[in-house]
Amino acid sequence: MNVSYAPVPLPDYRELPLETMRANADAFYAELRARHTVRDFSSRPVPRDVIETCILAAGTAPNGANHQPWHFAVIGDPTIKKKIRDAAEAEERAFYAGRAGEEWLAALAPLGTDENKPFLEEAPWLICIFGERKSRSADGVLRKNYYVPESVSIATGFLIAALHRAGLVMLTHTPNPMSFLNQICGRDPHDKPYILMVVGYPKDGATIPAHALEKRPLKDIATFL
Ligand code: IYR
Repeated sequence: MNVSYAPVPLPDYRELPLETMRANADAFYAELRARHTVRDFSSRPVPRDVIETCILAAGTAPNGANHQPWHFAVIGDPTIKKKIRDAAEAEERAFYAGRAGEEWLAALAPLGTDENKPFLEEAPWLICIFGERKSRSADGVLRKNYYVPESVSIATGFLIAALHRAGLVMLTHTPNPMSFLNQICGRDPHDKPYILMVVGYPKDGATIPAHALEKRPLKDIATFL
């Protein structure tokens, strides 16, 4: 069935006085600046409902044709986490033993990463984010999706901001090639796993690489024409 254009008045928008606009922009920047990617996770549990709400926030992201071409497979089961860790570490061993190449390994040196991924078992939740090349409309018709990588990336950004706002920490992990995740998560082979997100509380004494605190200044990341 074809759906035709049905305009509704813009809901929810409220214009802010300029002062409030500046204050809110400043506050949001300060909040995002205080997010740090973590690799040392506590095993303390995080309630499932918080994860559900953060995924709902991710699902509001702008995307191709509003097909919402994403799927979040959320893993809390220790047996499945172990399977994922074993498969991920097998890929990472190959990566660090040479597949990466010298230039890539040199770029990673300041991050201190290696093939050991204990956080895949220690963190309370893993969220595997899939892009769906095809998916069904509300009335069950299988359709091609558009701008899948862009849509999934934007939704992932929303998810990261939501988790941070909720007081959780995360890691965007990419143990490529990741097709083992289709099998473990029971997803269609055509779906593409983009990110394996690790979510929880930081371990006591967690550290981050000093390198991660270096952010490029505005003049380097933006031009105004
Ligand atoms: N996936 C590997 C390697 C890795 C690659 C990049 I680019 C990073 O920013 C961090 C790690 C790993 O997780 O160790």
